[in-house]
Amino acid sequence: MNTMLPHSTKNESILKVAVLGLGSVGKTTISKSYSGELNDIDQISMTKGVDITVKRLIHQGKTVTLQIWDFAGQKQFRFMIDVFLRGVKGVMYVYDITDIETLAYLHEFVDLTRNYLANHFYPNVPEVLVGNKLDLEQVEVSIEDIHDFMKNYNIKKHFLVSGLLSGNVSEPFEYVVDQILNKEQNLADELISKYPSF
Ligand SMILES: Nc1nc2c(ncn2[C@@H]2O[C@H](COP(=O)(O)OP(=O)(O)O)[C@@H](O)[C@H]2O)c(=O)[nH]1
Ligand SMILES: [Mg+2]
Repeated sequence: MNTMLPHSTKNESILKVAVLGLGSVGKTTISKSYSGELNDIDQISMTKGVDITVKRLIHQGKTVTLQIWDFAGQKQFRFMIDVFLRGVKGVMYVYDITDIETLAYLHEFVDLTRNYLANHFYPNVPEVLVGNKLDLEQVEVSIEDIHDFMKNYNIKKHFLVSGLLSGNVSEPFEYVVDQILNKEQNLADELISKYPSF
């Protein structure tokens, strides 16, 4: 596996975003749908380990190459979490709105991720919560469940999407990119104000 850290230049940002959640919530479908690779849905088999999807976009006038790392939910792959999270700039936690267990279980991924980020000194990595399968009718997750989760984990933003119908899939990714670029700009401004002659 290629574990090289993404590099960015002044005009182009290469941003690694991690997508986490239990198996079958639709992580791969959302990622491929956003990148435009969801041509043949039958081709998506259960992700083994990690799937990497690349999407290029222009955001805030900057060329962004988004590397979307989609982590298999299965327990036997948890040992890969370090490689998976190395160099990550944004995180997306995904659950399935038709299966309350997928939200109930998400805390494990939040804990794993935040432990890694804290232990490796990654400050204020933008996070977003995504409920997938909006096209289905047998919804099990209530607004209260979502609010409770966001409150407990201090997650500020939530989106409902359908990876299968491609409805709204770009919104959570664009939100994360926006947050990352704002954070980088703020850091740059702070440096310039501290070291004006730099
Ligand atoms: N109805 C519906 N099914 C979905 C949606 N997203 C994914 N699926 C289906 O859910 C299953 C698991 O999706 P997948 O992307 O492999 O999940 P992953 O294990 O989280 O990567 C597949 O059969 C998908 O077709 C969605 O938005 N709506
Ligand atoms: Mg997958």
